[in-house]
Amino acid sequence: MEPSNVLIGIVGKTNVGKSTFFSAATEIDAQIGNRPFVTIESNVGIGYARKRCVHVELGLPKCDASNSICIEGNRFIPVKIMDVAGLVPGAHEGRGLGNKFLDDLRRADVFLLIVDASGSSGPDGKPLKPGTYDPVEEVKFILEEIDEWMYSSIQRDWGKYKKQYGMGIIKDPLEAFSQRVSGFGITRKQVEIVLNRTKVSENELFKIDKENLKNLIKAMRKLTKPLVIVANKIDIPEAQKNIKRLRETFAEYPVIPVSSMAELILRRLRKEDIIRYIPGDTDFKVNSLEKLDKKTRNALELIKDILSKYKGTGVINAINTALFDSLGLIPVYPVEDVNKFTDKQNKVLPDVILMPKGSNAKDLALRIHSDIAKGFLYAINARSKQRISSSYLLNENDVIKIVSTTAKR
Ligand SMILES: Nc1nc2c(ncn2[C@@H]2O[C@H](COP(=O)(O)OP(=O)(O)O)[C@@H](O)[C@H]2O)c(=O)[nH]1
Ligand SMILES: [Mg+2]
Repeated sequence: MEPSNVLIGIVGKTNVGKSTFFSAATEIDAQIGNRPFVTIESNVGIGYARKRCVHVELGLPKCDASNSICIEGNRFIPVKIMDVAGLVPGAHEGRGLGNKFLDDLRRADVFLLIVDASGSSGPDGKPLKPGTYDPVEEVKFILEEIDEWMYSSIQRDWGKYKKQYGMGIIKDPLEAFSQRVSGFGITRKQVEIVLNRTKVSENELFKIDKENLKNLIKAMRKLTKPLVIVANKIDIPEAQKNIKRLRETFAEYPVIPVSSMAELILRRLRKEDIIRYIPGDTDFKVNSLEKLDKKTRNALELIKDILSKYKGTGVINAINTALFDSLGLIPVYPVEDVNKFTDKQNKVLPDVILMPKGSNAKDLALRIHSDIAKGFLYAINARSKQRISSSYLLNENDVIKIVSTTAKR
């Protein structure tokens, strides 16, 4: 069972560290169940969020993590992550990318917008002296680019819709518009919310001018494609003052300080057993100092400072923020035996499922299997051993047994 079907899209300018972030986030020296770690597509891999594993809280000596990984009491929950092609100003006008970008844009549920907080590369990605280019400008142009891409896709046949509406062929404008934007993963319900927010009535929808259509699309992007700003390259001193400015300018988005490079180095040294480090930790220990050359020692010293100053490299923090804050997902653990917290194969807390906040026990049953949901009788909260109904609202880290007339497997 997949923990979730969420896809995180990495967007940003060229040379800001998108691929470095992707490599760092997807590098792990463990495997889930017996599936080896493969890149799913050329630019899609598996990254991880990190949560304290429930087995610790329940006082169990260990768990048998199966759809996720448990490292010393930390659950690493896999999530698909996509390294989208780099944007340059004016990219939507067809400089280079083609429709690939639009496809990636459509598929992603949430974005990590990676920016070079150190200002050491220009708008076209050309390397510059740190502090030269302003990351605030960079975020502005990337957001504009994303909006322009959505706009240029939607306005393409806007005239046709306008005409059909004028002629009375379109009877339900809300439905017609919702269908038009469904390719972006946007639902009718979300369109309704956006129309409300932008104060556009259904009947005006196909009459609005270009400016208002742009505003509508921007509001739609904000609602349906949440975004986390990843202020990368914090290991370069010039980055520090820019973190504050980014936070002030883009108050509606979380801004996470990150050093992708530091995380990549730490994960590789961990793999070689040179250091003790758990991805997302705020510190590490060197196992064999003698094995390190001078260059690596110096790098590790710098990284140690970054970790203590920013409470980690920020890679896990960025993914956690996207999943748990922006998308509002919560981890829930389904089990069969509420006393031993095991599944049918006697595995302790094998699976963790990410559910949207506000989901109930029936929704969880549906995620596990449609048959289980069909035969849903009741559920049991394994912590309290109490019976709960289908409408019970799930909490973070709930351990739940679903009782159904239709048995699993
Ligand atoms: N100092 C520093 N350099 C980084 C960091 N992340 C990436 N880089 C460097 O930035 C350059 C561009 O990185 P890359 O991942 O290829 O960027 P992309 O074009 O956005 O995919 C490379 O030279 C990386 O080594 C970081 O966190 N700190
Ligand atoms: Mg790249």
